[in-house]
Amino acid sequence: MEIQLWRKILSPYELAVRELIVKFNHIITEHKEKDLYSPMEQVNGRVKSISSILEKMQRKNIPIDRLETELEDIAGIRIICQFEEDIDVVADMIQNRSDMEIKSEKNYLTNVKASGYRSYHLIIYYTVQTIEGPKRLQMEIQIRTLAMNFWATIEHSLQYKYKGNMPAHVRERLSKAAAAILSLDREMSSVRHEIMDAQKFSQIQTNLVADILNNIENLYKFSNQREVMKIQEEFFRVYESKDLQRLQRFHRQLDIISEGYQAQAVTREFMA
Ligand code: 0O2
Repeated sequence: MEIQLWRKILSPYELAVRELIVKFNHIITEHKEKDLYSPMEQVNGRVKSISSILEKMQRKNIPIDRLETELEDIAGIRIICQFEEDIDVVADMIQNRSDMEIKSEKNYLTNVKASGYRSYHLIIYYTVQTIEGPKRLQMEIQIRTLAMNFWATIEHSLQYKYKGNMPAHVRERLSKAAAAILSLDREMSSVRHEIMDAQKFSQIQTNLVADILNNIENLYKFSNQREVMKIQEEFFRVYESKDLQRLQRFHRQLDIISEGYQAQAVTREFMA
């Protein structure tokens, strides 16, 4: 096939990957803005390289005219979670969306691969709009923890290096590492609530500080500058105390002062 035709085939998949990265990242942002824990930690994606497509077509005996129906992972999205429990939450979120339809799932968490690979895969249908009209595509979404991703990334590189002939001692090491990753995920899950509380605390503080500074900046334009300097100094004192409740009180008081000056910062919800 000519290179231009590859571009024509792959272009809608490029668009789909970009769109889904934006959509999933927006979910992360929405959680953060609402001081909520996000079950998604990171999102990335890729369109399979032409050489990798050709290799898979050969290996699976897929003719070019059935490429788009039989190769389900031309476009791939990877969602990385902090904890194993988050994976189901993310899968449910995808299931409940109206812009994605689940075709099938592969659960390598309950059916761990012989290699030690663990991940949860969904094949979805997703429609992009092109100048030739809507195009319904298949895409693969891989959902896994940070630890699972660490293992899979290393193992993938070694698979590439050894091209199907991985020495037994390397395979054994990877198998041991997979067991360690499993135990790491379980350990992290056991302190999940403490970690989530700590992160929530930090997110609330981040949002409060952003709001307070926004308010101070607005006050600076509308009110007496000496007074604003005093407010800023008080803010530094409150911030240094590392007392969240004090910071919340300061935030409320500042809101009242700002309202007085009709200079209250536009709330983050309006800006979103
Ligand atoms: P890439 O480079 O990530 O695109 P298969 O026959 O196993 O190649 P299939 O039947 O399409 O693939 O589905 P499967 O098994 O769910 O694999 C799809 C993708 O999952 C793979 O894509 C990998 O990204 C990942 N994966 C599956 N098994 C393993 C594994 O043992 N180790 C690692 N590191 N990743 C795995 P590609 O096309 O193989 O590669």
